[in-house]
Amino acid sequence: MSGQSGLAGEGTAVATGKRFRRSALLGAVVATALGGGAILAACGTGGQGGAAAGPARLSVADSYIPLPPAGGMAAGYLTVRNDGGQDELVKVTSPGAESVTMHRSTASTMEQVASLDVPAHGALQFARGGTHLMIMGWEKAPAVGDELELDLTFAKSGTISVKVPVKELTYRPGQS
Ligand SMILES: [Cu+2]
Repeated sequence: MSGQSGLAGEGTAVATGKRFRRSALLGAVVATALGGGAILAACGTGGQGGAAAGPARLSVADSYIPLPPAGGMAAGYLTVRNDGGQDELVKVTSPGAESVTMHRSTASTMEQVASLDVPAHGALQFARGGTHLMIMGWEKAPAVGDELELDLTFAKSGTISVKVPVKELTYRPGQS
């Protein structure tokens, strides 16, 4: 119900804050009535959970694909900003490529991961030498200036589609 609107919804955080304040107040009243410290503790946990469990507010920025060597696999980078509650990137697909996988680089190698955390009021950042997308099986050999659609599926927020530009191999975000 709110999964879609969470992406674009303005004022969601305010609404959540009000709800939290009201429930915290209610919790305090109940705790006083029962004299239970345990309930106070539970209330505190619920408050934090409430903030983290609120709708994520995601946007994608700084996406790019360095031009891969002919026929080779490409890497993809982007930043998922989150002005709301925690979410998780669980799948990436593209209508223009057979396979898109999420990878994490370690000191000497890289490993595929099934999901990536999008922290509440934080960002999931893909960057050279770190977390990246591997894009294989391009329908059409990419050239600088092309755009590839990536469909990012999140556990709670549904799918966000972005058009990611193919850039020179040496491109860094912030350059034009
Ligand atoms: Cu990789």
